[in-house]
Parts: sequence; structure tokens; C-alpha cells
Amino acid sequence: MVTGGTGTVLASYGRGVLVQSDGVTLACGLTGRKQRIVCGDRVTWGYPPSADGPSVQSVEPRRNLIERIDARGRAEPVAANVDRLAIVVAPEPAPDWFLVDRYWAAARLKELDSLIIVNKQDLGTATVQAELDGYRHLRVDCVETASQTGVGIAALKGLLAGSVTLLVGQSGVGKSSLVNALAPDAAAQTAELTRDAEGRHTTTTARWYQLAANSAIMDAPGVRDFAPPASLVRAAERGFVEIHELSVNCRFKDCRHMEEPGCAVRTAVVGQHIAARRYESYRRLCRLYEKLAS
Ligand SMILES: Nc1nc2c(ncn2[C@@H]2O[C@H](COP(=O)(O)OP(=O)(O)OP(=O)(O)O)[C@@H](O)[C@H]2O)c(=O)[nH]1
Ligand SMILES: [Mg+2]
Ligand SMILES: [Zn+2]
Repeated sequence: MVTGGTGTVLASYGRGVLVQSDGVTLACGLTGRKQRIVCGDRVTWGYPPSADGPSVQSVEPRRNLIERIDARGRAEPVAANVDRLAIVVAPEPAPDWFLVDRYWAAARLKELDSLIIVNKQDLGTATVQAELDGYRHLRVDCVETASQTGVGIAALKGLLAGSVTLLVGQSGVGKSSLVNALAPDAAAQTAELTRDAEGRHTTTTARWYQLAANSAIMDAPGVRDFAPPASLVRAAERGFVEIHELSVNCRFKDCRHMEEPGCAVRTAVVGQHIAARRYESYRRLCRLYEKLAS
């Protein structure tokens, strides 16, 4: 009998975790430690004498940890050991581009790849093209998909090969549907889907799906709001590539690009070299960090 091993955490449920180890899925208990284990963690497990089932013994050092901040500014872990954030939007529900900006900022702060997936392409994407052009201009990859018709799914699979991708975005854009389109046997693994108050299926905890030997996708619950924790100095600025790049031309080295004289960023906004909406997005994130720091 196998008495232990190492594996990947497929999902974390507070009291326990699902671990994939040598092709077997195990429901493991936790050994009392306070450490939060999240989807994507690599763990060692075994059978402690006192427990009646397998149990997590240790968590391997993480390559990275994706966190969000809650209303009080505390960091909450979402997933670990991620290569890429895939930000999913759709014509319906109407995209919140400020949310897209914050996810992209989070990817930049963690030095992850990012990708925008426009799902529900079958509904028509004319309404989102202007904003997408803005992101393409800033060199963000954008792909259009329809999980229901299969459009773009093969191309997306190609983009995701050889890496671990976390799907993020608003509720109802079709993240779980994309997982089902990408991973043919994922449908059998949607037991954690529950019905929300309006009777819809919604994802309640992040979940890992293996796409191929060396690629995986993590489905996360949809959100209304998101902000990356600001542990880095000038995190808001670093999250916005075009603002970060221009900031070297500001008169003051510590320019926050708000009211300061000689601000190259505000000049660029006036001259429409930086999109006014992106600048507003930057200001909102700055204000949030100021509020949380006060
Ligand atoms: N028209 C159309 N509808 C889609 C497509 N993909 C998903 N949907 C629908 O969008 C709705 C939401 O899909 P989900 O996959 O549950 O969305 P989600 O992003 O996982 O939502 P949360 O788990 O709440 O975050 C469902 O009714 C799907 O049938 C698509 O390509 N085209
Ligand atoms: Mg879902
Ligand atoms: Zn400035």
C-alpha cells in the first residue's frame, strides 16, 4: 500500500483539500497547522497514526501566490504556482474594464503572462472591440472564443500549452464553460458547482483541471471586484505599463501623476497618448491603496 507521496492541490475546501498524486485523487485532511493551502499548491501527504485518512504534511515553497484584497485590505490567497492570468470577458454581462485593468495589474506585479479571452463570440463582439484595440496596442494578447460553438477553443488550447493558467473575471462570462470546452472530461468534475440564489450555477472555489501532461487550467469563482495587494512601493503605477513607462519623464522622481507639475503622464493623457479611461483606472487603484493605508 502507498503510504504517502507528493501531489498537486486540485481544490481547497477549508477543512480539507483534494490532492492529485500519481494519477489518483485523494481527499486529504489538514494537520492542524494554520497555513492556508490553495489550489495549485504542491504538497506532501501521508497517513499520520492518529488520523483516519490521508493528510497533508507539508507545502512546498510556492513559485508565486495570487491573492486578492478583501474589503478591509487583508490579502486572501486564491491560487499558487501560476504562469498566466487569463482574464475572461464577454459581450454579456457587460465588461467592467476597470476590473480587467486590475487583473492585468496583478499579473504585472507578479510577473505573470496575461491574456484576455473574449468569450461568447457568438453574441457578437462589436461592442468590445474599441477597448480590446486599446489592450492590443499595449501588447496584451486577446483571443475570441465561444465555449458553446467551439470557436477559438483549439487556438486557446495552443496558447495555454506548457503552462498553468488561472481563469479570472466577472461571474457569468463563461469561465467554467471554457474549462468544459478545453478539457473534455472536466464536465464529470463539476460537483463543486452549486446553485446561487437566482438558481444559476456558479463556481464557489478555485479548481485545477489538467489539460495535458504539462498544462493545466484553474477555474476561479467570478468576482464583482478585485484588487491586487499592494506590497510593492508604487504598486498602482507598476500595474499600468504605459504609465510606468512614461513616469521616467516626470519632473519629480516620486510623481504620483495626480496634481504634480511637470507630470509627463498627465501630459500624455491630455495628448491622448494614454487612454483617459486607463488613467482613471490608475487613479481609482491609487485612491483605494491610499484609503486602505490610512
Ligand atoms: N452565448 C453563449 N453563452 C455562453 C457561452 N459560454 C458560456 N455561456 C453561458 O454563460 C453562462 C455562464 O457560464 P459559466 O461558465 O457558468 O460562467 P462563469 O464565468 O464560470 O461564472 P461564475 O462561476 O459565476 O464565475 C451560462 O449560462 C453559459 O451557458 C458562449 O460561448 N456563448
Ligand atoms: Mg464558474
Ligand atoms: Zn507624473
